[in-house]
Amino acid sequence: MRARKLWELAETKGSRLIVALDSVPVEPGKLVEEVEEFAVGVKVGLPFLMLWGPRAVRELCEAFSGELYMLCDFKLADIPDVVAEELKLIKELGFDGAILHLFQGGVKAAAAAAGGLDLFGVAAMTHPGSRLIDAHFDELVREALEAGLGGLVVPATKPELVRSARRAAPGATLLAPGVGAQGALPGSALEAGADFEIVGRLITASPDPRSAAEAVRSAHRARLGAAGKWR
Ligand code: NUP
Repeated sequence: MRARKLWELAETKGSRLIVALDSVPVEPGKLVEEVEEFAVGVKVGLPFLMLWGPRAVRELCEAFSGELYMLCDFKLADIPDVVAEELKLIKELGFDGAILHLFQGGVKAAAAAAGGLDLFGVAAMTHPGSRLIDAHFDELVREALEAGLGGLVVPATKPELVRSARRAAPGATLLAPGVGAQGALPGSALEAGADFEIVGRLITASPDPRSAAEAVRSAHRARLGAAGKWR
């Protein structure tokens, strides 16, 4: 299933940038206002939830879901009944989509419980210590596709895996974190075949988040334009 709202916003805003909000030090609404023009969405992580609480998450979704795709990254990796409950609560908070781990299995059950949320399965991770997950990359991609997930999370720090995911899942929406603080250059994952780049600290820890977000979007446009892929 294609993440329709995400792709519609990508077209209308001309952006492939999803800003990751984790340990956001300043009032989150203010930060999101600064980057909103340049981003297609924001991804809310567990540190954000723990710092600011569910009410702030709900308020963020209410305030910005007209202009931004709201993606939840609460590290879903539990037994199917608990994942189903988590997905229901995530939907109630106002999110459009959620990142789901794949290694724990039960992916079909999660897909059946998505309740209209788009699900993006983690097929490999960005950090150097993720060799156990990465070793099962092909099987995890297959598991996600068989369960009908429309999207995958792939590591910008490992472009060969981005390319593999693109080959194995030509119609899937590929989200790539790992840009900036973790070392991948803005635009490099798009060039390798990802559809969107998830960028956190490069923007959120910058003294000027607005300019940082604008610079990432410019890099995206330059890379995609050079590849003749910018629509
Ligand atoms: O493999 C992954 N790597 C990763 O960094 C899967 C993720 N979900 N993430 C998330 O992407 C991570 O939790 C963080 O929210 C974001 C990257 O942030 P940054 O390194 O750009 O600050």
